[in-house]
This record gives sequence, structure tokens and C-alpha cells, in this order.
Amino acid sequence: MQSLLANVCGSPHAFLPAAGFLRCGLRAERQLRHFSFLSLAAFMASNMGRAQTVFADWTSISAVATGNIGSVTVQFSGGTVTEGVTDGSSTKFDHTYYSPALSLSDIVWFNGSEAGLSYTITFSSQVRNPTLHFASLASALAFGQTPTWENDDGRLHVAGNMVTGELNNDDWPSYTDANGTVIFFGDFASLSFTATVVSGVTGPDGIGLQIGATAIPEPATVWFASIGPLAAFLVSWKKWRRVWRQRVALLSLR
Ligand SMILES: [Ca+2]
Ligand SMILES: [Ca+2]
Repeated sequence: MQSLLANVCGSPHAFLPAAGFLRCGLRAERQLRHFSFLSLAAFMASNMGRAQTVFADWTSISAVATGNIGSVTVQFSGGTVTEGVTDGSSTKFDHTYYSPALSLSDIVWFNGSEAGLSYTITFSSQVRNPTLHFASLASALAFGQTPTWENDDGRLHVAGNMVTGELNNDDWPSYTDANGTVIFFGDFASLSFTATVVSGVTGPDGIGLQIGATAIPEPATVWFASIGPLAAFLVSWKKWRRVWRQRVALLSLR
């Protein structure tokens, strides 16, 4: 604040008549008010942008996989959903090539095929920035939406609406193929894709999947999240304004 006043009023040693000092003070007040509102807006924007990605708690995996992302129900259906882990004990996504890495997680396994198998991910209500971890991908996934590359092990490629893995027979018996993370930025009620094996794959390609997303805040939640910093700002602003005006009034009387 001192640097702001010095910037507006000049050196504190400079001689200023009372009227000039009053004008200077009011100018500083306007600048501080502008600065404070910008700071408050930046604080609220950064707070709202800090929402955590929550990954699915899968509860049932058969022909259709069903689970929850917070209060949102997620279903993964179509093609061939084969098996999975629903007790949160999988370490498949506990690697640096996932963002974020999940030390323990559920996982759903499905297949890519030579002819192509179509899948749909459905959310019971819109979610924000759905995030997909893929494990052992040796298929080309053609999405109806546009993914953004987030992380991978050097073998997962994203271009346009395509997420394509590479066959990896080098580290038998783990056969990890390609692994990594893509994000669909925006709000979505569903995602869909077709999985077709890449060249060299004989038979179906087993692919591991985990799905995360950020819940879209209800308007009331945004309001309550904003009211705290807003109240703090108003209290400190009014206090500072009262002190500053008292000082200006005293100086103008000298
Ligand atoms: Ca579970
Ligand atoms: Ca595979």
C-alpha cells in the first residue's frame, strides 16, 4: 500500500498543500479500490479453477460397467466390456505416465477388435473435463468428441479425434502396450468411441480404462464459495477507507 501511495503522491518528503493532498488521497483510494477488486476477482477465479478431478468408484462390471463419480452415475457400455476391479485395489494407474497417477484404483477392461467395437460413456448429469486413463492400448480409438493429450509413456498418440496406442510385445509377460491420459475439456453428458486394433495385433486387444471428472458446481455452491472472500474484502476495505479518510481530514486541517 505504501508503494501505491508513493506512486500516486510522489516522495513522502515532497511538500503538498492540504487540497492537493486530499486530491492525491482520493486518487490513491480509487487506485486501491480498482486493485482490490482485481485481486478479489483473481482469487475467486483461481479458487473455482482448483476443483479436483474425482475418479470413478465402479460398483458393477459385467456387460455394462456402472459406477459413481461423486454424485454422478457413470456407465460404460457397448462393444465387449470384459472384466475389472471394483474394490479399489488396482495399481495399474500408479505410474508417472498418468496425470494424476492413482496409487490404488478401480479399473474396467474392454476390448478393441479388428472390425472395430463401439463404446459409450454416459454420465447421469453433465461433468466437467472428463479425464480418461488408458492402460495397455494397442488400438486406435476414434472419438465423437475431441480429446487433448495429457500424459503418456511415449507410445500413446493423440491427433484430432483419435487416440492411438502401439503394440508392445517387448516386455512379455506384462504386455503393457501404450499407457496414458487424455482429457476432454468442457462439459459433457456422454463420450463415445470406436476401438479398432492397430496393425500387428492378432485377436482382441485388452484395454484398461479409468474415468475421472470434475463435478459442475451448482450456482448456490459458487455463491457460497464466493461470499467468504467477498465479506473479508468488504470488511478490510471499509476499515482501510475509514482510516485513510480520517488521516486525509486531519492533514487538510493543518
Ligand atoms: Ca469400487
Ligand atoms: Ca492391450
